[in-house]
Amino acid sequence: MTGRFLTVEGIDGAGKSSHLAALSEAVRSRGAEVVMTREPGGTPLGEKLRGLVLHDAMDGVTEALLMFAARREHLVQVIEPALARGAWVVCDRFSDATYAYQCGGRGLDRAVFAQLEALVHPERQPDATFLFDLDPGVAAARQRAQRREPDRFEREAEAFFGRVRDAYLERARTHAKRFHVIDASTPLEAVRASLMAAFARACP
Ligand code: Z5A
Repeated sequence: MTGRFLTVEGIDGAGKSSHLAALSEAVRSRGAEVVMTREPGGTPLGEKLRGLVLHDAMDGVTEALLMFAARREHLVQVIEPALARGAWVVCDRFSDATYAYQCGGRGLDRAVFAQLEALVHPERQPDATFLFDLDPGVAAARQRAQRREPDRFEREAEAFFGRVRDAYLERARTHAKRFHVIDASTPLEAVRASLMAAFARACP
């Protein structure tokens, strides 16, 4: 069996984490091995870097470099070996998140992003990306209901998430073949059904 690389994306609170288990189960039901992982993170070093980028103040370019450093380890240690043995990788965020958050949110030059992407994964892109799209105001209200200590990104203003959302949608337009935009404003079961329909279209 050939491995496939699936990613889920969206602004903070859009609801992607709520559907990761169901997506993995849909893959598993086809008889494939599933590797569920996340970014930043996914390796011991990547998880240490995650702690830094989520909690320590830093320059925007430093932030982008750390995201890509964690990603390189993740690709070399986890993603590529899994795909090579025929497993399916379901990853909570990948480089589209850097495009959305660091370019869209923080203003990182898109040409710098393209250079880093070419260095870190010149030939690897997800086979399919499921983008949970939601108005930042609605997402913020959902996050507030969780009542946990917010990280550096979660403390950003609604306008930041508006720019992140726009950058995601821009990326979805320029990579229309692999992106599947899910309307995340509907009730949980309806979002799940849209995701499953998109999965069936992406991986017939
Ligand atoms: N980041 C970056 O800047 N650059 C990069 O390259 C990468 C990441 C890779 C951590 O990501 C941060 O890293 C992220 C971007 C940055 N920061 N932010 N903000 P993360 O993915 O680990 O963290 P997250 O985005 O904060 O994920 P999350 O907290 O798990 O949110 P979510 O997955 O979008 O939502 P959720 O937990 O599934 O749902 C949120 C709440 O809404 C929860 O109470 C649900 O029960 C509820 N919910 C979900 N769906 C619905 C529906 N349909 N209706 C009503 N309520 C719902």
